[in-house]
Amino acid sequence: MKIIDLRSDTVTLPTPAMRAAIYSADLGDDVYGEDPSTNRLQDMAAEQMGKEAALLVPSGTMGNLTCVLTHCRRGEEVIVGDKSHIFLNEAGGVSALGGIQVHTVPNQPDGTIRLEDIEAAIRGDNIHFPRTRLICLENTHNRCNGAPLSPEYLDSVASLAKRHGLNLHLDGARIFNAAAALGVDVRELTRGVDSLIFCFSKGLSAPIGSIVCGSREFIAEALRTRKMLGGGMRQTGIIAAACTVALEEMVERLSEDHMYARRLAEGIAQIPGLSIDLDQVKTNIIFFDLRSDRLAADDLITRLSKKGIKVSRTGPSRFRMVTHYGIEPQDIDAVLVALRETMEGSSHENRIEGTY
Ligand code: TLP
Repeated sequence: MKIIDLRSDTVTLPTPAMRAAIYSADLGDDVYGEDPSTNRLQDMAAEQMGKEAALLVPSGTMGNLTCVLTHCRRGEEVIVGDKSHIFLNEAGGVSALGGIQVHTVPNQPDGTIRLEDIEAAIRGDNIHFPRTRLICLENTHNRCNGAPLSPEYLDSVASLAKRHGLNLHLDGARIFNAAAALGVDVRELTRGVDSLIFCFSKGLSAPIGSIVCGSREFIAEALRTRKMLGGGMRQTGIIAAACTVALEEMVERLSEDHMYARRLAEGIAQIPGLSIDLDQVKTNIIFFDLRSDRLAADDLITRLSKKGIKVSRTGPSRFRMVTHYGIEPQDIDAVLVALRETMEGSSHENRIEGTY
């Protein structure tokens, strides 16, 4: 039985070209700045993002942490969305390790934060208050239906930040998905930010690796923060080699994942007992809800997994599916058949039970 794993795009395995590149990578000690494969990747990534410099990190979480700790001192404040990955899914690292206070403001369903909400969260000059130092945005926005944030919106937050003397960080774990969905060059999404991260180990299918991009000065500081966090690694060329293939060969195909996510969502919309907002489906992440009192959320997961299908549960009756490299059209069809059988089976069982 083929396992169809839609829990995340992080489950993607390296391509044959990545495995070959890892095997033959030129290596050196990256803490001395002497790993040629890593240096090449960092230059490529900085160039693609329109920034002066870049720094390889093991994970998106360490990338965000490195950036926030580089921008802020202890006791300062960072404004983040209440559905952001930094707030929800990074183990409170910026507070626990950086002593930085997180000021949450509501994320809208499209992943944006209203400008007036950001503005209202910025602290005035008062000895009682922490100093606001940084604003963070996320693109695509994972929890907000994988929504892509537009260049116009990003620019408006960048000018707000500038007006208040604040820095702007972008968690661009899936920045290339945003660019593909919007049909824009990725630099249109990065031009106003002071720092950003993106991940190689999600839709781009590399086994490990994320990267921080920013000004030369910022990256020089971030290098020290990364070392402090234990992220100074040695022969990182084995990681960078696969990431380079990801950047060169895996970006173009992301819109396929978006197409399959849409096909999946449209199928789910036809299944009684499941509900999905098709207007929100824009990239490779979809959320749907179970609206049936005949089947428990846990049972849906169990029954699907017996059919070889893995999905994530993100709320009492909410589920997430993420399409990615390795998911083919026939897998989408198989998932839809399995979902329909599961939902129909549950109503049938209940009808029978109800007659006794
Ligand atoms: N997201 C993972 C889980 O942690 C939820 C996933 O399966 O989607 N920023 C964003 C927007 C992310 O979605 C993630 C990972 C990260 C940062 C962290 O990346 P890693 O897992 O490399 O630390």
